[in-house]
Amino acid sequence: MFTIEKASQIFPETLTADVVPAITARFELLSAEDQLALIWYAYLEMGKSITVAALGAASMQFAERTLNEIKAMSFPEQSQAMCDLANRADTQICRTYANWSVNIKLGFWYTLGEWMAAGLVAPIPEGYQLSANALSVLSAVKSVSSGQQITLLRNFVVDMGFDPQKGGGPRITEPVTPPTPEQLREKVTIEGVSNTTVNSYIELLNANDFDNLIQLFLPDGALQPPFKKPIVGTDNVLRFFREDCQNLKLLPERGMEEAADGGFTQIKVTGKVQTPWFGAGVGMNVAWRFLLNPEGKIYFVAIDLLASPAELLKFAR
Ligand code: ECH
Ligand code: GLY
Ligand code: GLY
Repeated sequence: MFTIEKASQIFPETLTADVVPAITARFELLSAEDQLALIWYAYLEMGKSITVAALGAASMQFAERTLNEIKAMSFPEQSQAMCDLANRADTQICRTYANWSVNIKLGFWYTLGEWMAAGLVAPIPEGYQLSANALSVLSAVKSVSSGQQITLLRNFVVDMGFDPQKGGGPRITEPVTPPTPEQLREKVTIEGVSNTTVNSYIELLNANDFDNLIQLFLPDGALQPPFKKPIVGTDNVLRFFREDCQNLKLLPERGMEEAADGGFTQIKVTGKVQTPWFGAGVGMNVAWRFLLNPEGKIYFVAIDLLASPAELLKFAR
């Protein structure tokens, strides 16, 4: 029968954006100063498209104490605090940071970026010279698609801070927004796929209706986010939905379904995803690879960031 390992290999011809982990690995080798400056230069070009609405969504109250602590510091102390985060040094701020959800981390840096631009927080030193390696990583970042760029930026931010025992410490997350009222929800249609589980998955996730969404999964089912290991079991998947999946917009376009071993069904859907941070400004090209049991429950779903738009149309066996 299927194991999660085996399930993760369905539709093996799907080409994912391997440039993302490759560039991330090169970024990790840079000095903290280079990392911060590189992000600053990259962000100057892309940050403009961050929608203001997203910041409300990130409820900055959770990072407020730390932000104010940093604002009260001298410029050299502020630069040190930011380098510590990039260096994953063992400081109180780095420990606090590690317990924040992804969106709180992003909102924290978004605020620091605003303050850097306003002269309230130490800027990247004028005329700072990136090392040759950093310049090469920066040009790699600039060369990829916008969906891949924001994925890189998010990776850089998520991996900062100091986590003493990975997964330890109380998680600090935003409150869960109430689901969209029934009458305001949108139905989706997917060319080539008519499967109630898949349609419900998309519609419930778009409606932030995580309690009903999780009912679509088998108790030992799994969800694999882009470039991550599968998250296994409904408790863990539900926690992920509540922490990291609010206000996403899934725009599936087309797909195919076919029989798999043991009466299971495998379904691949491609389309776009928008994050609340960038709204319609950035459409990420993704694939969903579903494996459903004979009763139509989700045993496995992977979300892949695609290598190129051409992948949206690729369903060859
Ligand atoms: C400044 C300089 C100093 C250092 C730093 C700075 C600030 C940087 C800032 C960066 C902000 C970056 C942001 C990035 C946001 C990225 C969001 C992404 C979202 C992707 C979501 C996807 C969802 C897919 C899913 C689907 C499912 O079906 C299931 C769930 C899930 C400049 C100060 C650091 C401010 C805001 C990439 C793909 C479709 C898997 C979630
Ligand atoms: N972590 C989900 C998002 O930012 O869109
Ligand atoms: N904007 C295309 C991508 O997600 O790679």
